[in-house]
Amino acid sequence: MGFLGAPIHGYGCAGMGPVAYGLTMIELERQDSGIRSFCSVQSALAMWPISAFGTEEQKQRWLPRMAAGEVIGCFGLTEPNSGSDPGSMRTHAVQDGPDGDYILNGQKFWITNSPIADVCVVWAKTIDHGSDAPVIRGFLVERGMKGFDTPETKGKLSLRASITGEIVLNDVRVPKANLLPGVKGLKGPLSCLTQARYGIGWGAVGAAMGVYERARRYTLDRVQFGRPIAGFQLTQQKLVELHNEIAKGLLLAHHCGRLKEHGKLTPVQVSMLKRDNVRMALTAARTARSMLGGNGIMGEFHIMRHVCNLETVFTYEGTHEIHTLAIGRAITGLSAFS
Ligand code: TGC
Ligand code: FAD
Repeated sequence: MGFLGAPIHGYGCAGMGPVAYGLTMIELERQDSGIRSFCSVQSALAMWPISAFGTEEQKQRWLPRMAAGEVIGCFGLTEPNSGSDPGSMRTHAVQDGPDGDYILNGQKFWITNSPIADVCVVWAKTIDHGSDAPVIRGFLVERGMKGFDTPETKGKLSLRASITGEIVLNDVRVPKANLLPGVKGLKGPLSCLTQARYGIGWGAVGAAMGVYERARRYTLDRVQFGRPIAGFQLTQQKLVELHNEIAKGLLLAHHCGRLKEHGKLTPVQVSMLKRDNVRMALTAARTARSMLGGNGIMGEFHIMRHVCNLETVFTYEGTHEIHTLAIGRAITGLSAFS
């Protein structure tokens, strides 16, 4: 449908504006956060770094097929011992001579789409020639490279429509041509996250809209004490709260979209968008679940699936707490991270 890599111009991508892109995120996540996740990872975390930091050859090679869905990408930042603090990553790359291949070793964990990915954007520390300080660089690691494996993480009770796995790198030889030359340091992966978090800030509103509409319809149909439960004041209060919170979330997303159109949206504003709209959607889903009584916990009524999904959305792409601290740092000028 043209949703993959939609904000990118050229290379077979739709070249959508930020608000139109946000609206696609709403419609995908209205159904399931895992579907929106697939699209976020492909578009913002795999295609966007290639388009922003890649060579012309890398763009031509990967983007058109990724836009068509023929090639699946993933994004490897998190590690078993490095989640909220990605700067502490251990995955590293050693160059085999000044113009040689890079040898990658390490392990990435909690990676959306890794078991089905053809190409992984892997962030690793390396020491450039002429320097003695390690710096984070991005590498395109391809399926089939020797020493590369992506075991699936099984047993998730959340985001079950989205496949998750590891990236295991044992002496993987990656050609220099697969290095993303356009960025160095933590700002590389963090600027990809800013793109993805923007889409999540919209998508979460879609999840809230989905649960609100289901709760509204259910409470109009369900009769207790001789009347539809939507007729009771306490139920109406819940519906009104959901309705108002959704409207505010949508306005925040729309305002951020207009800022983004003018190149004025800052990463901290994106933290605010992701943090507040996901918190709103999770609260909305729990409230909507309560309005269905016992049926609320059943899969066939769908709201519990959204509740479970949103627990992940609250945690990934920067936890709620990490975004709180990022905003707190911007307000006070003092870092509370460590
Ligand atoms: P800090 O000193 O703040 O920054 C280091 C450099 O990065 C720049 N920067 C950003 N650039 C773009 N966007 C942002 N949001 C940025 N935040 C910071 C910054 O300007 C600086 O640049 P320079 O040139 O001065 O070097 O770094 P810090 O070590 O203090 O860390 C800050 C912190 C904690 C906020 C950051 O580490 C963080 O965001 N941690 C959370 C990690 C995270 O979000 N992981 C997500 C993994 S991917 C994922 O979850 C995908 S789920 C996908 C799905 O299924 O949908
Ligand atoms: P931790 O960092 O260990 O945090 C645990 C708790 O401690 C959290 O509540 C956190 O907020 C809190 N905490 C940590 N530091 C502080 C602090 N300084 N102050 C206050 N509280 C703090 N990663 C990728 O790279 N690519 C992906 O595609 C990807 N997909 C994912 C898919 C799923 C289903 C899930 C669950 C995760 C995915 N992630 C992915 C990883 C995700 O980004 C991390 O789970 C997240 O960043 C948190 O890291 P952690 O799980 O190690 O928790």
